[in-house]
Amino acid sequence: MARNKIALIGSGMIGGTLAHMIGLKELGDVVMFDISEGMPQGKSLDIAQSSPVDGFDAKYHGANDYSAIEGADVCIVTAGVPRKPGMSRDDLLGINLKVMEQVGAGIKKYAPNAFVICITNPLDAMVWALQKFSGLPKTHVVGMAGVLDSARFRYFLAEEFKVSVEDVTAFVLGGHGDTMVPLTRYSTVAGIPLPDLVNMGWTSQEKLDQIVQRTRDGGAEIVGLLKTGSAYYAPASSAIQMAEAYLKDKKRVLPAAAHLSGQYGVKDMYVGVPTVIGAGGIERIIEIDLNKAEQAMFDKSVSSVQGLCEACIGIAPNL
Ligand code: TXD
Repeated sequence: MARNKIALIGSGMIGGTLAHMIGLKELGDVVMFDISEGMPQGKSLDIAQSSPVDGFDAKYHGANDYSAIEGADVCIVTAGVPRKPGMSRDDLLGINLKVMEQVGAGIKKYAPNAFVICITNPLDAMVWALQKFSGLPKTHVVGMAGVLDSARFRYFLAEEFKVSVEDVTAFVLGGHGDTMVPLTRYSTVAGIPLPDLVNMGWTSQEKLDQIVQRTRDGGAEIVGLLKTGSAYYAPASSAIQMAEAYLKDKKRVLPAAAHLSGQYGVKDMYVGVPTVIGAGGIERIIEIDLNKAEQAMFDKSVSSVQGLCEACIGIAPNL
């Protein structure tokens, strides 16, 4: 059986990290696409030359032409520009929307059967536009943000509790951005919900609120430190987990920006919700009960995503 083919559309910081991780995990052959000439070819060759040392077999190919992605099983999209300090994710909207139009056309022509994971910001609006520009099934176009946001939350919680990150599960809903909704009631240490841990004296409500806020600001904290771009290691790991769930039909329960057609009272929008990812793409959207406070936070998040989608329609009326 031939190896899976994974196309990386955008070969910058996240794209390069993805390419390396795909090799180390032997997930398939890699095509690195970018508009920058020589860069995807150079990174491909560099990573391929690490394969004898690390002991993996994978073909690497760098390209500036969409025909190279032909027949890809998975496309991971990071094409666009990242944030600089002081920029919000939403400032990127106009530039990255035009990029999504080109990427959508390329995928539609050369990889219409792929599972597409969009990472480009502002995430929820870009994945929504990419699905429309590409015309691929809504089950097969998904946005990565929830795995990363939950990972940040889990990491901070594990540090606070001095327990393994493996024993902390966390739940983050809503749009990727300052309005994301970390659900403390559904986040646990080995099954014990966070509110119970507060009652048990493991932490205080105040400390928990600070961790929630740090999670919301998780991207900006790294942008502020790096100064020249945004996070890329954890975003790449998060997208790999989603790609692996699809390629290996793992049916993982992962938070993802998924197309909603009535779930949570939302129609024709992409918002972060718990999903099941397997060989069918987004196989299921899990609708959990939200209490009043959670519903209010979720609604606020949804309306900010809606504002971005409307701004997209203002720029590209064909959407
Ligand atoms: O959780 C999340 N979803 C995110 C999203 C977490 C972190 C970063 N997030 C966003 O990912 C970030 O705001 C950016 O929009 C993307 C990609 O971030 P990365 O750090 O990889 O950006 P780079 O290094 O600038 O890489 C982008 C590449 C770069 O090589 C450009 O030449 C290329 O995109 N690019 C294009 N490729 C193809 N086609 C077009 N039109 C194009 N324009 C730029």
